[in-house]
Amino acid sequence: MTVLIEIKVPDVGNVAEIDVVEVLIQAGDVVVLEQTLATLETDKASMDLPSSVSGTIQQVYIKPGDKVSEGTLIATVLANADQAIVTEAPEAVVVKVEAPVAVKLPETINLPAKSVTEVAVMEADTTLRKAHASPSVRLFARELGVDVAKIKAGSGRKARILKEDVKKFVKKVMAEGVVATGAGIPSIPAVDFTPYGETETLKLSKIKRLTGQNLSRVWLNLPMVTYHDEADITDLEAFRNSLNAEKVKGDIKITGLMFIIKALVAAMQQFPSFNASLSADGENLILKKYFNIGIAVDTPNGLVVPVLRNANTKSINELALELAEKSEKARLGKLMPADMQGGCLTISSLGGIGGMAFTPIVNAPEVAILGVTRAKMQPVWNGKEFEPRLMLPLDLTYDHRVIDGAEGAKFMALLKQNLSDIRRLLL
Ligand code: CAO
Repeated sequence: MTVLIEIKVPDVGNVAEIDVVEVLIQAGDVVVLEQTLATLETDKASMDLPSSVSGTIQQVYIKPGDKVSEGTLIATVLANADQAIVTEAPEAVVVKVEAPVAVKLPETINLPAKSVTEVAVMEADTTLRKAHASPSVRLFARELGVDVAKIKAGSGRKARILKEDVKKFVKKVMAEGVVATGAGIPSIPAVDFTPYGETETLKLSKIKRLTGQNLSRVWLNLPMVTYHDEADITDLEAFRNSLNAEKVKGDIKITGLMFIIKALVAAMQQFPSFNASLSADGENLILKKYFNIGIAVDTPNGLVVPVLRNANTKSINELALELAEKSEKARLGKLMPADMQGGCLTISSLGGIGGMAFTPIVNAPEVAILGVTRAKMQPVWNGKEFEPRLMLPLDLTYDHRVIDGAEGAKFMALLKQNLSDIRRLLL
């Protein structure tokens, strides 16, 4: 047998006017025991009104904005008779039940232990207390992992945060997550180092700060792969030494880097996807018909990347002269923005310093970067015997959205061939 149960506002401690903030049910809804039916609020407290029975809502008597007081009828619920306390004649089947309340604030009110809503309230941290939201909304937010304090203003009365606001907040964060990848990653907490010893704080240079921001952005946005290999530059080195031997005082010396630029451009001409950028929406590949090579230059203020424009049209001597001028300007802090714009692919050479291998970060929107470390004499098997050969380590990092592994390996193979036998650059 079913019975009709009246759910009324219970005694909340001598409060004459209680505001109805939110009504979470409508006629026909199936509710379960302790499900929140409405949120009420007094000057001092916010409370959820849970259902005391399971059943179907027959009628709802309140709406948001109403003022209610103890005994006001909230709703009627059709429930199985065994759930209800029958207080009137069996014919009428009207049952009067007062709903228990989960009261939050003031904190002196004792909360019964078993209600889920109440547990959520008891666990609430200080940020939750500051937020203007009912316990049920807070519980809902907690279930979704949302910190209600982060929801700026709710759409309810007096900027109260409603369930809808939590949903909208989640949608917004999800949408932002797709566009700005990496948003919301936990930051590294500040640490007080003073207990461990003396420290000194130095302001980062503007270049370092900007480079840091850019590198972090690239790191978070690009799926990068670094491919390592080495090129035999024994013959190239002999040729370079003979060229330098011809130089007179005041001439710019030729370093291996100039040949690397030339070999790289030749490989880019055969693999156009290395001389490209992804469109911002990730839908198209923009192929470049010019060959501008950026060179990472170490300066006292940080790393800068002057660009050698139209490197395909310039001789080894012209490139050497231009790099000498631009790296000097870079170290004196005199590079103009135009000197650093328009690059197609960057070389980061640590060769003069040392190293065996490293994983340079792509200078996006470029799609690849070539790392170079110190060349070393090594025994190389020529089929009959080990031969001393000068081997140059190369590290190619590429944006895997644009370049796949096989293409990366083929590009490197061609680059190695070009460096091992620079006559190929004439072809
Ligand atoms: N293997 C062995 N020797 C090398 C070499 C290599 N791969 N690369 C350069 N060298 C030698 C040069 O031949 C030169 O030798 P000599 O003095 O006997 O002629 C010496 O090392 C110094 O070369 P260099 O660094 O002055 O000249 P470069 O053309 O090779 O490089 C530049 C120019 C501007 C790239 C370099 O000066 C520079 O700033 N490098 C640092 C780049 C950097 O910090 N990159 C950042 C990495 S993190 O992304």
